[in-house]
Amino acid sequence: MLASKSYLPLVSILRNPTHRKLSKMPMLPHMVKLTADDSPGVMADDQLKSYKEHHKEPHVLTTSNGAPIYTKTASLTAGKRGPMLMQDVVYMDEMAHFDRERIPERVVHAKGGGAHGYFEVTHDITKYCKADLFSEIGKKTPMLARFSTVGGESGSADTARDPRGFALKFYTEEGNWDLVGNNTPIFFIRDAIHFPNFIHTQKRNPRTHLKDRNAMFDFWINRPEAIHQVMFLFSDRGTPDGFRHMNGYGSHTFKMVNKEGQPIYCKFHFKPTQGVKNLSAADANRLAGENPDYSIEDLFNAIERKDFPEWKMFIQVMTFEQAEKWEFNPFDVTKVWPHGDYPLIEVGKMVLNRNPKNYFAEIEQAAFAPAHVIPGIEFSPDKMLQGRIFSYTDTHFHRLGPNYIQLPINCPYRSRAHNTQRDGLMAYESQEDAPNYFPNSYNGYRTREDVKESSFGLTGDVDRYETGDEHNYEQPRQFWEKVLKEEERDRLVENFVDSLSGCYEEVQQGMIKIFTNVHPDFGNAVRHALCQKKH
Ligand code: HDD
Repeated sequence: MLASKSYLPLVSILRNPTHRKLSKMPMLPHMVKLTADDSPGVMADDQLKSYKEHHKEPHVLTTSNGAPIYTKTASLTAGKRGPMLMQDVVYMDEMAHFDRERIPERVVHAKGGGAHGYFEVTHDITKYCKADLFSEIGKKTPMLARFSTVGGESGSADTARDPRGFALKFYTEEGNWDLVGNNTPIFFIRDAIHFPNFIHTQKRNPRTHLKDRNAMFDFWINRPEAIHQVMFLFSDRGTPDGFRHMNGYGSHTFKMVNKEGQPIYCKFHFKPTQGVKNLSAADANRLAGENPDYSIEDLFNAIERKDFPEWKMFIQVMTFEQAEKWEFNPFDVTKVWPHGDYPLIEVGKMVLNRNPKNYFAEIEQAAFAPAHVIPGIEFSPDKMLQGRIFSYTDTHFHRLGPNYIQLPINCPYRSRAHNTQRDGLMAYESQEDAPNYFPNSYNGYRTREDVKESSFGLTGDVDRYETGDEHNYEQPRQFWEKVLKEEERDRLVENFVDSLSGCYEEVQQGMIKIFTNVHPDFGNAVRHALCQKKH
């Protein structure tokens, strides 16, 4: 019987070869479709009414073991005034589950929204990359996107001045590929060992439980490599207008490998067809109070009214020889690759056309990891990327459990996992009785020659290399001089001054020193405006 719409049967249906052969699978949850819902959309505010319209007959209420119940409006008591009875299994069932409804929120990127959609190849890049999803023009791959703010808790305002997470999961026929990026092409630090400390300065002061702007700027004073990203953050781009009007970036340098085994370094870019739009600082602040869920609502409603957001995907490529010669470290995530030297190459488009039916199951439990790569996409030596390869799966084990990847939203349903992993909390995947060890003599598994990772040479002494002082100011200077227009520079200064004016004198001075290193005009403008604010 394949008619169930619950999530649990999904994996077994897809993993059962007989069922996979069935061309018509009306029972599949919407998660695995490429197309939009054909039902008319429902604006967020009308969701309950719409449910009623489409469900003329309510279901009989049951316990979680499926038994119909008499009532859920009165607990079982001895006499009218109580006490309650231990045998009130209706109450127990309800309360015990409720007590466990929350899982740990993400330690960063806790607040976010997302949607399903597809990626379609529009241009051939097979000369660079053999990855399944890029194999032919017109090929569509189902995908999931989650957008987020970084520092705030899951109830915080969507319009905060903060980078936006841009996390993508591509369900390819050769496994799930996660590209876990931001709306900025760069990042604050270039060595992952700083990440927990950097994030602490974005979180609450452990004594006061308040956000601490002195801590935030103090970290940036002590790590001047942050200035490039800090300038992005305090520019107009620091408050995007919802999730639909911002760029996305893989941020790091990755490696692509083609069918011949030739590798090339690359970066990923996404540009919204609906255009880039940012909120003014005043509007962002106002919306934080009036509608803290502004971006989630905007994305949800746009998809429901079939105004599907779309991004074009581009890559930049750099050969190994170019990487050797480039004036900067090409694996430094605080740097961009100039588009003039490394032009954008169009690849395809990503379209988000379906809202999750259950936010918790499909977005909250979505687990993205830079470690989830597929043949044709490999890592560069970027030490930040290397640090992230460990952190994400580690955090998922903590947040969702050792079998997070068996959840329908995370499972590689188009390729199926065949491995020797078994058991652990909430395991239900049987792997069709296959042996739980390898190598074995019983047709358990075979390997594939053509998916061997590319080999590469390494030199260098094992050491702890400080990276605080590597070309911190050249690109920020270009950003100030060439990228920003005059009025954008003014707003950048204003945004810094608003934040810094409440800081200690030494913190203000420390930041002014950094701004001056970027450009004397920048340092002077902030110094002058801070002075004026004081008097
Ligand atoms: Fe991270 C979540 C993006 C540096 C450790 N990160 C997280 C998410 C995004 C990013 C989009 C949310 C994914 C989702 O929607 O579930 N992070 C980035 C980018 C970075 C970056 C673009 C730099 C270029 N992150 C970074 C470093 C580390 C982490 C250096 C640690 C070594 N990030 C995490 C994490 C999170 C995470 C602790 C928290 C929740 C989660 O993973 O699922 O593992």
